[in-house]
Amino acid sequence: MMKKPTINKTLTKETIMKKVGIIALLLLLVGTILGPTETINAAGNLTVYDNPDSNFTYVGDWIYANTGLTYDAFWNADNMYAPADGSKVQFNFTGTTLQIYSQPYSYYRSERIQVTIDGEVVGEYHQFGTPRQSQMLYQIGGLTDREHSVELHSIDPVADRDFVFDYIIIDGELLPYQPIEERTEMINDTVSGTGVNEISYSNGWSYHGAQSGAYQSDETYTNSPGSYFQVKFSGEQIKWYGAQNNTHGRVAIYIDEKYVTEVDTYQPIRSDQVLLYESAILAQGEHTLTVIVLPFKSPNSADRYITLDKLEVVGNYYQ
Ligand SMILES: [Ca+2]
Ligand SMILES: [Ca+2]
Repeated sequence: MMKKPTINKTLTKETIMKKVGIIALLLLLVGTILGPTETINAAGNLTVYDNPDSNFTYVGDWIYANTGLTYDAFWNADNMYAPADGSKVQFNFTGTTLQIYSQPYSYYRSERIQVTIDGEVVGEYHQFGTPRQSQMLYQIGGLTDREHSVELHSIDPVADRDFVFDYIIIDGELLPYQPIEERTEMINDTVSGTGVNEISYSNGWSYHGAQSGAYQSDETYTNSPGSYFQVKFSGEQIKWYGAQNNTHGRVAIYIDEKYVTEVDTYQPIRSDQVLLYESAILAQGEHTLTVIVLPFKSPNSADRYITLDKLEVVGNYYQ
């Protein structure tokens, strides 16, 4: 147990930290008597979801334990546990941040739990340690603000170890598990048309079918200011690849017919398959990219050439 601070002590950094510690402990105790889903910060955007929530899918031989003991310091005094070898917890959530809380211990705990988000292994955590109180064992932030699918997979093969799951904190909503995967579609410059993931060229473009270094050894190019290409795409992000060279010019970029930025494709030495522009992460769905050749160019450039080698459309889909 934590000692009471003495009354006459001056407020040193140490005593302030002790007070903070006591407040944190009180909050933890309050937490054990709150409901399973509680908003926990003043901004109202971090929420606890506790182990009994029906949106958690438990794969393996899981057992529900209600200790009833504050000593164990699980959120709501309960947890789920299963053999460490192969057991999984699965769920979806919306938002950008995920924190995983459970009780570490000096033995009997899985030392390898893999975290997969949207079909990609993003990290691993263990449950070995002290004190014997639920604490944050893993966190990831900065995710795209949309729905994600999560799988926590214990891969510790040692017998008598458990995967113990208490609660998560997220900045969005917990949802039923449905695997999401990110897919990238390549669109070569030859895929022309006005349909989804097809390229619509204005007048002024020419095809060059023997460009070494280019994707599929070809590219489509122009040096006419005002020429443009437009692509209607379905996904959440688009990337434009082409060449840079000492004769290359500038473009204006529009997403959904709104101006975004200019890109200068001049470089003293030629390079192919250069990522010339990538959009921000957009809402998953249909969008348009428009690239218009500008009359203005770098003073170092000998001309206004612009090339389209390929586009990549990144999207997220239920499997
Ligand atoms: Ca709990
Ligand atoms: Ca190409």
